[in-house]
Amino acid sequence: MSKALVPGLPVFFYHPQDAWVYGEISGVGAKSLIVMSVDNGEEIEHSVKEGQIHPLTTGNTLELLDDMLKLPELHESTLLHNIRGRYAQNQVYTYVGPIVIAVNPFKRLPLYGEDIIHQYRKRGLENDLPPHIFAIADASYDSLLKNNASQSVLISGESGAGKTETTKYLMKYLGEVAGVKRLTEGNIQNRIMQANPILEAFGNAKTLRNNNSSRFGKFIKIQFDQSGFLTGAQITNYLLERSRVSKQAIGERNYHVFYQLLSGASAELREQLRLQAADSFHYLRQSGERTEGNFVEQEGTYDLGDNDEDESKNFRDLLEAFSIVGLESAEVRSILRVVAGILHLGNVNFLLDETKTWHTATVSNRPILSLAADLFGVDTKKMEFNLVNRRNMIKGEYFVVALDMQQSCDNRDSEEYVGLSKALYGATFNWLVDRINQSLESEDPQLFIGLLDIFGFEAFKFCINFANEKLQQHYNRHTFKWEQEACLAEEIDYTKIDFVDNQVCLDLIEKKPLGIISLLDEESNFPKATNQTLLQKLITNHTTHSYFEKPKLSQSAFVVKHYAGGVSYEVAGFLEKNKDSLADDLVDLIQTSNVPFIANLLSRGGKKESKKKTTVGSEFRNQLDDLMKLINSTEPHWIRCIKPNAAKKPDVLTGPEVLSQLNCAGVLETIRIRRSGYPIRIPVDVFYKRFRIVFPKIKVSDGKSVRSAVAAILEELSLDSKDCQLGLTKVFLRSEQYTKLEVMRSEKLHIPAGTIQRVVRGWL
Ligand code: AOV
Ligand code: MG
Repeated sequence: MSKALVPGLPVFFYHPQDAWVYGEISGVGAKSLIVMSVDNGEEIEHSVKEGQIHPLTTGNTLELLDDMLKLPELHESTLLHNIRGRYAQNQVYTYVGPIVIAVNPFKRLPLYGEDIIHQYRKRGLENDLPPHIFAIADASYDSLLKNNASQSVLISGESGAGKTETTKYLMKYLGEVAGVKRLTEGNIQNRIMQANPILEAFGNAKTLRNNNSSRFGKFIKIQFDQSGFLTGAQITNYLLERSRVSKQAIGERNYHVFYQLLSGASAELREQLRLQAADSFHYLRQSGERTEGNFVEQEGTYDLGDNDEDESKNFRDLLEAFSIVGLESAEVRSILRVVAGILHLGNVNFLLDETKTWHTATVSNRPILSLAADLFGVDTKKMEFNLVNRRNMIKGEYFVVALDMQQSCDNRDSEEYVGLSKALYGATFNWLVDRINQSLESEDPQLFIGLLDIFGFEAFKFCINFANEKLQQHYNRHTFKWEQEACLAEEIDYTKIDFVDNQVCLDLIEKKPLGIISLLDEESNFPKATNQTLLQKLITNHTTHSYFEKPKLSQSAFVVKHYAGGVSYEVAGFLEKNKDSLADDLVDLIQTSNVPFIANLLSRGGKKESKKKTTVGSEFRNQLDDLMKLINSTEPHWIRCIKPNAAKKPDVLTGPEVLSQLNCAGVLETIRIRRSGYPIRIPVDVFYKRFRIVFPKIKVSDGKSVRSAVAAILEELSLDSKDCQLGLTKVFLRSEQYTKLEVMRSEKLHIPAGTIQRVVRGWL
């Protein structure tokens, strides 16, 4: 047992259910310690191993702080204690320096009204107001004006942590404080806000983790002119989860828009689109989740509702949003035709054609097919032909190949391939984003505040984790810079701080020509490749890479050691998911539509023309490159959203889950960076008061400053500068040196180390 662990010492100890909990050592055994904690007024005894104990550092009181960087020692335990204590008092926002940690309250708090917006205006981050996301919005708006520089707010967190709600509150704040220059632009603020119900109707769905889960990532630039007036907005979207259109997990739903349309359509529209009850559509009934209205919008948030009326209201709101954003009624009609057509297409079935000798498929329910074809504005016969046949070009000549059941289903939809319904839905979503962008276009797009609402889900897990790894690098570099600045301000030498960059891990993923994405693309373009040949290639090329591992027990996976921990990727489905192309025949078919909107839907970006088809992986890498260039050109701000419990309940915080999110959010990485330097920073006067007893000869006497007395103490200790440095106002120490000092002090006093500690308070 360490000498410093004595009865009476206040500690945090690791508890499997609650993670770090506060207690006091009450007994010391040979192999473990007895720690007492108090829960609801009741004393509880725990037996704890030494490695699971973290003593409180000098001056670390149990007081809750607005900014955790002010804790003399930043450690998981002190962080969690602070967050937990604040959460219990409905203080859901806490700073770690300039970063905001936002814990989802899962209940309405009176934090977002106009009165609050105005309280935070022009106050920036240096204020006496409670921490708030509005302070970040305000600081970024102020920097935009002061420095004439664009800003970005990077909002991260797992599914259901509150990213999208946070993004909307930031938009509301910026819209409210920025104002517009001319009255004609008066409704730009409203138009920007109204993009949300559209994006959410088409891009959000109920999942097990979040009733209103965004199934795409987005970066919204809110644009301003040089005087700070709001001029427009632009949205970039990433990786919509298209597979949800045809298949959802048990207990989850399809995209909101389908239910909204079925509940809210007028009698006339129902007739035009041949709508029926939701449970008659295959795409809506397989998950077993209720298909009638399930959500009602309250203050811009989807909460559980329980009837059709709610969904009808959401549909009316969607139509209103379309109209405010400026969609023409013909455009709206066309969009709804596609949405309804997709539902009918999902009901099209195939059977084996008995007249053919080969396993050829044919459509088994032509009347349904013809409903879908009519809505898409294409010829029914042609559509049937293209679903069950494929034209192949061999040596410059076309051959028609009849497809089997599986291939025909792939053409309609299937788990791995794009298929017609997913392609049409994805294209409609992209079209909507383009159309919203047109409507919100700014004449003066120079300055912007970009809001990144990054994915909290794992559609193509590999891509999402790649994105997070990339953002983490950006964040680490900044944290390191702050550490350097903190050292500079105290005039201490910062070359002693180690910095591990995750560039090597990123190279493994993205570097050409042998990174994982490049190898994936190579295999995707090679006709005979399989997921197994892909895996072999990855192993051959990277087996010695320090961030790559071949799992011992699996023959079908590889491991990448991400910053948040190793992740095992099963290669099954990799090649299929990477292909982004719909069969050419189906693209051609849709281009024959007599509805101009639909005819143009699949020709975006002239993709069809290019010989080498783009892949999901490399397109995402390019998008991410663009995003990082953009973010790197801005001054960044961070909001880390935390989901306090998996049950989506208010007033419950589960320690281990929160800690693991702090890890993924890179907050623990901040601590690691800090700990790699000098994790403990004690103001010179506190240091002097506490440790002068160890060196009674050193005194603050005539004309001598406390700092020089402290310098003399440090001299006595003859510490290496890697272990300890004296700044202008603080002593910078490594944990081991600090513990040694505490032991020396308690030996001098002949009292347990913790007893006096509790008296030293309130000096922060
Ligand atoms: P997400 O965007 O991070 O998840 P959301 O922003 O959709 O999470 O939040 C999930 C739910 O939590 C919301 O629907 C609200 O009910 C509740 N919530 C979030 N923030 C607040 C808040 N500030 N006040 C009250 N309730 C809140 V995902 O898109 O699934 O990754 O994929
Ligand atoms: Mg979201």
